[in-house]
Amino acid sequence: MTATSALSNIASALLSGQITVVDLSAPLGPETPLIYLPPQIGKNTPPVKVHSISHYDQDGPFWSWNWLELGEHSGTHFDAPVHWITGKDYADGTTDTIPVKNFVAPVNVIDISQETAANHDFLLTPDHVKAWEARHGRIEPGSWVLLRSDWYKRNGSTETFLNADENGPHSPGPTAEAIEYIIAQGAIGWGTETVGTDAGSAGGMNPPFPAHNLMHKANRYGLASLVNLDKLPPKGAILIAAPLKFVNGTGSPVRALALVPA
Ligand code: 23J
Ligand code: MN
Repeated sequence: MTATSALSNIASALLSGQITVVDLSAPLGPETPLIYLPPQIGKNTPPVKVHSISHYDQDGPFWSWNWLELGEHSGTHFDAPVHWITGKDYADGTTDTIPVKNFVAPVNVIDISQETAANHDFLLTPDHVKAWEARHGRIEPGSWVLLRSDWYKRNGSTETFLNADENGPHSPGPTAEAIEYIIAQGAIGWGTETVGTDAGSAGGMNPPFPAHNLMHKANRYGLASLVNLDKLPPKGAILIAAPLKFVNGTGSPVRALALVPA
């Protein structure tokens, strides 16, 4: 197939509905759940605020527009390599310098929804990833790995989403070894339905926050607070997720989309 016919096949399939577009982003607004870091660990990102400039009124009679007060790591968002100290020196590691081809790539979706329902602290291991590959095919270099947990169904409130008690937050995520394995396979990114790309218990792991520490050390990316991963096949969808081109940005809210065979 020529490159032109490959793209025109996609165009026809989009127009005919053979390929559908699935929204992987949660609503972004003042109610959006945000990560909470205990004060001894660091400062927190402020709530999203929407300020009106005008609303068809004396401040702008025919138009409505707003300005935003918005942390880079709010809601469904992209983590750039420079977000973590281990990735701080990559010249192509900020939101404005990442090669754009990485924003459109095949996805592998690993389903841990059953395990998560039984154990909110469930951790993905390399053996689980290898068993997934034996069934669905290998994680190909240049692709994304997304962790389906169905945790997005708790994204309506901060309380259920963070799921914290006196011992801290309880939410699923990867072991350091699982992240090492997907990096070795050549995955360019790791995405989850939880507030961040790491498990709730990740602050106590070695290294702390391994998805952040190891992915960004390897100049790879993260996606957090994704939704609708249960609408994706294990393999065969294409992810489109581009951060805003913030100069020197460490991350950005994204409208993440998937192209999925109908
Ligand atoms: C800062 C510190 C720890 C974490 C995070 C941010 C995130 O999850 C994030 O949004 O990147 S775990
Ligand atoms: Mn982030």
